[in-house]
Amino acid sequence: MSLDTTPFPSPASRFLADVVDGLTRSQKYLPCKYLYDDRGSQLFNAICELPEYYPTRTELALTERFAPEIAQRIGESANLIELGAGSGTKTRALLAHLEDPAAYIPVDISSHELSRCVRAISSQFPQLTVKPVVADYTGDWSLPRLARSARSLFYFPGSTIGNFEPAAARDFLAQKAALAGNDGALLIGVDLKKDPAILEAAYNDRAGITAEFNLNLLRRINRELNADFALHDFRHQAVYNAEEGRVEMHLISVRDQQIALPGHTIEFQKGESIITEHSYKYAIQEFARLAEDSHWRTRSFWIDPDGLFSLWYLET
Ligand code: AVI
Repeated sequence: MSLDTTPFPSPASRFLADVVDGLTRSQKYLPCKYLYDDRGSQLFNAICELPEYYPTRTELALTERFAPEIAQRIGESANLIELGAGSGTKTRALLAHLEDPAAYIPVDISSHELSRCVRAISSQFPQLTVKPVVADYTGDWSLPRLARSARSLFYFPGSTIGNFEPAAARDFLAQKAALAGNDGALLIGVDLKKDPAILEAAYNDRAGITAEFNLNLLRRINRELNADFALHDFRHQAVYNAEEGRVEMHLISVRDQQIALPGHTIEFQKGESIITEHSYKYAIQEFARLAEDSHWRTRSFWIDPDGLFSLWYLET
């Protein structure tokens, strides 16, 4: 089964077509990009603070600890191109150590997120040239004309690469290698394979925020596409599929039911699931292989002492 898991919103007609397509398959699914409406983005930010959700704080600690070494590897005067608008502490920790960065270029489909990001970064680094690009970074876009010609350093934190199917991840990274050119670099955060109990706890938090994040997708479909999902008729489930090496988020129908969408009726049997997200986890050798297959050379990688998360510095 091939799933489109790119993390971006689309116009309403596309949204309806994707929902109908996903919900009429034998294994129902909804692309995870639709999890991120305003409320979904807020819930995701709350997830990042949860005690069970180790990736954010572990990657931040790695970035803070190794930023001087990373900066040394990158060298002088790179353009830092962040895929996704990060106004977060990880980007700032990195920028604080980069030697004379040429420009910071955040790429995001949401102009709202970009303005927030530009404000946050510019207030801490008033001298830095910031050139935001409004674009779906998984699609076709080009780098802005840069005042200073400098090498491209792509930055893709958060293990968002885990939300791509493996073949899509390879194509995406290869496209970035081509865009970065001969002298390019990539700093990327990658979540690691580990005890399934840790993984399942991270996606089934006790406060129920991930469940709310997952169910919010049905609320969004009701609001934007005039559907009639009753949220209490579905429950959140996240399981680690060891064979596929991924956490799967599901919404399980708690009874036999029919859902009305414009022009369609969708039947659910009790216990039937909708897959709403895949989050692939990599072993070190697996990600090294993925990097190589997508025309990147591994220069260095760093892992936290508990072996939870990895940060990779790659060059073309
Ligand atoms: C954005 N992405 C890397 C998160 C993940 O862990 O796959 C999204 C998420 N889904 C549930 N919790 C967090």
